[in-house]
Amino acid sequence: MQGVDPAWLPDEVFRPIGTRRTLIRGSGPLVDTVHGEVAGACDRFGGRVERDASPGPFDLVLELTGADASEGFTFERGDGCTTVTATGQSGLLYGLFHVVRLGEDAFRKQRPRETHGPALALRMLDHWDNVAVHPVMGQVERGYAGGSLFWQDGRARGELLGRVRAYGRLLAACGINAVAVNNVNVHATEAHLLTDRLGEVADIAGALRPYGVRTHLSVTFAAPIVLGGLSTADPLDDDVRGWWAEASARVYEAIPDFGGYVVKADSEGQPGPFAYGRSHADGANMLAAALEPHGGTVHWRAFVYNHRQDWRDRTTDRARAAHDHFVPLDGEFADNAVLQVKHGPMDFQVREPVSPLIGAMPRTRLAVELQATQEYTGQQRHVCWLGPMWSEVLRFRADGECSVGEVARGGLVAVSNVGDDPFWTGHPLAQANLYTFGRLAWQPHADPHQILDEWILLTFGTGPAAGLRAVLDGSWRTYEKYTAPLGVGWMVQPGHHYGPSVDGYEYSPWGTYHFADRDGIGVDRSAATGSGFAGQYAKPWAEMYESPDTCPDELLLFFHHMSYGHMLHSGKTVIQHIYDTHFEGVEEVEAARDVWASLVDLVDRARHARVAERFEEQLRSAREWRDQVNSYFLRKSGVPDAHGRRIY
Ligand code: GCW
Repeated sequence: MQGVDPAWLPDEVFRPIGTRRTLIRGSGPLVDTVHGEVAGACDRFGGRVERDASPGPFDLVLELTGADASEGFTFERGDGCTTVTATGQSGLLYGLFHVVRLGEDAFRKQRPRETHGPALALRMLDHWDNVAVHPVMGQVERGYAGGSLFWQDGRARGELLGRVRAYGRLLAACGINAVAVNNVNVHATEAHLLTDRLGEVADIAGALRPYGVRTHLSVTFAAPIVLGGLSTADPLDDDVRGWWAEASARVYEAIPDFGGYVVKADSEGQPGPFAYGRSHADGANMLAAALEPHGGTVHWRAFVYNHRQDWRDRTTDRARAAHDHFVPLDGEFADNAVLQVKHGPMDFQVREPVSPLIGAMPRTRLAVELQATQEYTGQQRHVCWLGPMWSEVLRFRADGECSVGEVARGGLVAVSNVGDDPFWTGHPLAQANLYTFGRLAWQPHADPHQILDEWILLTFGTGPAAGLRAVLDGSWRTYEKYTAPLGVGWMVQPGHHYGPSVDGYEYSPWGTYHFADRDGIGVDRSAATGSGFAGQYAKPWAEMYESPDTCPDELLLFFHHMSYGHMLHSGKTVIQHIYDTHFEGVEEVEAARDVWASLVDLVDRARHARVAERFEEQLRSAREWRDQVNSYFLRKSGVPDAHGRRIY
C-alpha cells in the first residue's frame, strides 16, 4: 500500500522465495492467496511459480493434501527441494509465512520433516473501535494509532478495504486468525451492526477472509430492546431467545464463517443479566444457544466489578470481583461459551499477579485477554515491549500445575493497538507487541526474545538489529521502574490514564487505591488481615502471596501494606527502592534514546524520525513520573534518599 509501512512484511523478506521456482498444489481461496503471494514475489524478483502438475524441478513445493480445517503444516528440505504440506488451506498459508520467516535458511541445509501447528485454536484481536466518533473516547477507545482501520466517516471503509486486507495479511503472517471489529462498549450506532448494518460487517469479513481471519462482533446485551423493540432482554424469556436466534441466523446468511459475539455485560455500565435477576451463565448460554446451530462462539467477558465503590469502604476489594462472580458458575457455561478473563485481577497495569480466576474454573472454557494497546503502559508514546510480561503470564502455573497457556482452551485475545496510522500502531516499535502477541498465541511457551529477534529481522533486517534489541528488550521493566512501584499500580491521570498522578485514583469510585500514608503504602490483600484476595489462589500461590516474607518484591505492594523501612528481598528498603528505580528508569530511557539516535543511517527516515520524536516525549514524561513519585514519597515519609539526589 502506498504510504503505508509494510511492517514485518517488507518486499525484501520475499526475496528468497521470489528468486526461485515454486510449485503450488491444491485449490481453494486461501491457496489462491498463497499463489498470489508467491506470484507477487516472483514478479518483483524474477522467479517462477507454477500450479499443480507442472514438470519440475522446483526449489519450493507448497502442497494442500486434504480439505480439513487444520491450521498446521509440515516443513522439510531434502534433495534440493523445500516442501510444505498442509491438510487445510490456512495451514498452507501459515506454512508459506513460515518459509518467509526462515528466509534463505529455508533453502539451505537438509531438514527432516517438522510438524507445526498452533497450540491455541483461537488467536484473536479485539478492536475497541467505534463506528461513530465518541465524544469522550474518540473513535478508538484507548486507541493511540489514529482512527479506526475498519470504520471511517461513520461507515465501513468502502473502497479503502484494501487496507483491511493488508491488515489481514500482516495478521496471518504472525498467526492471528480472528478479529472483533467493534468496541465492547457498544454504543447506539454500533448496536446496529448486528442487524440493519450487517452488510458493512460482511464487507470487512470479506476483506479479511482471504488471509484466514474470521470476523467477530461485539453486541449489546440489550439488543432485543434497542434493536428488536421488545420490552425485555431477559435471557430466559422466549421472545428474547427467539429474537437472538433469528438475528444470529441472519448474521450467518451474510457471513457464513462468522466467528461469534463478544459481550461486555454488567460491566462499567453496560447492560447485562443482573437486571433480570439472572446469572452470567444464563446470559452467556442464551447467546451460545443462538450461535450453536451455526458453529459460532460467544466470548463472554469476566470484567465484572463494582465501579461505583465508596473509597471509604475498606471491605470491598475490586481484585476479588471476577473470582467472586464467576467461580460459583463453573460448569454451567455451554460448550460454545467462552469466558474471557483479563490476565490480571485489576486492569492491565504494568505489573499485576495473574488472575486467580484463571486457575479456578476447570469446567469452563477460558480465553485469556491481554492488552496490546498501551493504555497503562505509555500509550504508544513510550517504548514498552510487553513480550516478557505476557510470557510470564502464559507460563504461570495457574492452578498450581497447568500453565495459563494450557488452561486458556478458549484462546488468547489481545485488545488491538492498531489504527489507521501509516505505521499501524502510532509508535512504530509498538508493532513488536502485535507481532509478539500473534506468535505467543500460536505457541504460548515460545521464548519471547526469539520472537523479538524474528520481528526485528523481518522488519528492519540485520543492520540495526543489535540496537533495536537494546532499545526494546528491557523496555517493559524500564517503564515499570519510573511508574507505580512494586505492583501497586494506578498512579495515572484519571480518565485518559496518561502521565503520573499519584493520588489521581485514591479517592475515586473505581476501587483502585494505594493507601499511602506517612508510615507506608500498599493494599493488604492477605487472608489473615486483609481483603482475602490472596486466598483465592491455588495452593502454592495462596501461601506465597499471603506473607510478605515469601511474596515476590515486584508484587509486594499489590498484596501487602508495608512500612517504608521494610527490607525487600533485593536488600533495599521500600522507600529506597522507589527512589532508585525512578532515577534508573529515566537513565534507561536516556540511554535507549541515544541508541535509537545512533541508528539514524540504518533505519528508513520516516520511521526513524517518528520514533525519535516519541522518545523526546517519553523522556519528558518519564522525568515527570520520576519527580512526582519521588517527591510524593519524600514528602509523605520524610525519609531522605540515601544518595542525596535531587528530589523536590
Ligand atoms: O481498561 C478499561 C478501559 C476501558 C475499557 C475497559 C474494558 C472498553 O479503561 O476503556 O472499556 O477496561 O476492558 O471493558
